[in-house]
Amino acid sequence: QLSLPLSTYRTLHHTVPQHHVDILGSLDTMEEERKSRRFWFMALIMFFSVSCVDAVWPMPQMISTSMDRYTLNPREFIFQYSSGSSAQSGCSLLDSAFKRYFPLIFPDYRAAGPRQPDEWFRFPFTVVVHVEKAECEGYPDADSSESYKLSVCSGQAALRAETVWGALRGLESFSQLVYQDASGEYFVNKTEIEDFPRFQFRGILLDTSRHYLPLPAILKTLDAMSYNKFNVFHWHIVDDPSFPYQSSTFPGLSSKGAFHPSTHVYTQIDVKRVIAHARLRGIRVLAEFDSPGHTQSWGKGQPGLLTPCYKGTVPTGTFGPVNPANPSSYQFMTRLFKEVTSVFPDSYIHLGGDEVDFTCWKSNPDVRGFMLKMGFGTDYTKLESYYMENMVNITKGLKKTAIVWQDVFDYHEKIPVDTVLHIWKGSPSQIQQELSSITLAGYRVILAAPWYINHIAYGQDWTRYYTILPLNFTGTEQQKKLVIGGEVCMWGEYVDATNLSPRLWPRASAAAERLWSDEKMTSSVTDAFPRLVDFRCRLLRRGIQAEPLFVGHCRHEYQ
Ligand code: CP6
Repeated sequence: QLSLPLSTYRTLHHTVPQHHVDILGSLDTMEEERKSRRFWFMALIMFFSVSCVDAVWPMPQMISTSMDRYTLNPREFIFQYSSGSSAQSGCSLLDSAFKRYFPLIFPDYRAAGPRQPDEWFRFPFTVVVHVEKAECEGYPDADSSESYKLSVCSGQAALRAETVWGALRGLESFSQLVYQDASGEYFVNKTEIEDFPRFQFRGILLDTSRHYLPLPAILKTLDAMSYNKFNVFHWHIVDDPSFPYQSSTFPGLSSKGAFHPSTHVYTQIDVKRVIAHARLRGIRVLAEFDSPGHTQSWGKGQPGLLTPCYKGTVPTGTFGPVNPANPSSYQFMTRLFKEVTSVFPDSYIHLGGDEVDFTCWKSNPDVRGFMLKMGFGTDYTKLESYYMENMVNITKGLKKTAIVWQDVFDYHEKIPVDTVLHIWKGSPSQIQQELSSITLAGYRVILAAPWYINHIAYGQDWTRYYTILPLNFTGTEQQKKLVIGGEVCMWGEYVDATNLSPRLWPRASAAAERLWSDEKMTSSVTDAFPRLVDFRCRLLRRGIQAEPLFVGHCRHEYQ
């Protein structure tokens, strides 16, 4: 029996000369593209020779695949709970996952269709699932284990996980091990996988304020996220341009602040559908209600909330950030966040706190008076800090952990130490510096700045997202543990439902592997390329409009 560990194939890839790797990093001119054509041809050859071996994206922590392969017959294929599993039939989360994964494993199988010639051979196969702690009705949260072990042998795959969330990740990996030959027959190779995420927080931000994203676009993104083992949907739901969240406490916010009061809003039912859809895929929904800046749309439905701007002694009729000098601002925020934290079950809530422009605050006599009274002098960062401190205390009172953008740390270090800082800006060296100083102060941190997926460039820009080294900063082991993960941001100025999917996929998949997989096992873009090409075809096959990485074709293409 021939069992080749992955490392055998790695050495194969390493025969690619190093200078080709450099070309890959800077494919911006046509000239360089021509030079690299020979390399891509080589990469393609290698892809076809080992495609079944490196099949899982993102790369598992440990995978060993044999050349032994088994035929799968969809009519003889079942999922089952092991007798000792604490989750059993009736665990709605896994029962529905089994239903979902069947057509993902057998894409063109139709139960009612004519029998295939291979019917004679039968090939029964069972995926036996064992879960230690059943939490079928719960929600995934920050400390949920996602580890799993998968062992594929003749006639059976054994999937073991601590939690249902780990079982979901294992089902995804199993589904990616199954492939078809040219005649359409299904196969899986003898395989052993032991897997767990490198980072606990692997998010995607969607911005539904710059453009409204219809519910199907959000749900489809959640589907694609689960194929990539992303586990946090950061819903940047409101911002300056529009307020699409339909609040039950303050209905005016969306009736006046949304692009349209009924067609461009997320009702309470819509929000519940998103949360339920995400839960079934092991994805947390992290809601962001960004303030005190980025709140222009809030002002329409909540008069008195924003700061009136002045020119000299006269109000200009325009408004700035939330008025931090007015006690009623905090009363409003308390009521809004009371609602929001009961609607969104996750134990984290995102408070924003980024890009506060002080111009309007400076112009307003009431705010200036408040500054004097509080002894802030002319330091408006103190006022911003005062506001954010109040917001963090409001969320503390609601038993939630706050996440804030890095600005809040930059201006002010007196926030509770369980607050999570979210890095969104800076050059690579500034980001390293920020990581060092935030973790030195003992705060946990999420890295978003290197993965602005809304920024596009000609050529293979996925390699930029792939080659990020999140822990490449000066700090102790303890400091590095405080980097809880990363996030792909899709800021929405130029994105709506028409271009969301191809702009996200498969470029976000590059970040998915960086956040899930072992850094040493996934350090080469030349190794990753053929695997990502393969995975992108799988996404297409599953109905995700993912853009091409380079010249080529998929066996099954959607129009
Ligand atoms: N919207 C909000 C944005 C940005 C931020 N907050 C942003 C601005 C510039 C860049 C990236 C993001 N569009 N509400 C900052 C977190 Cl480069």
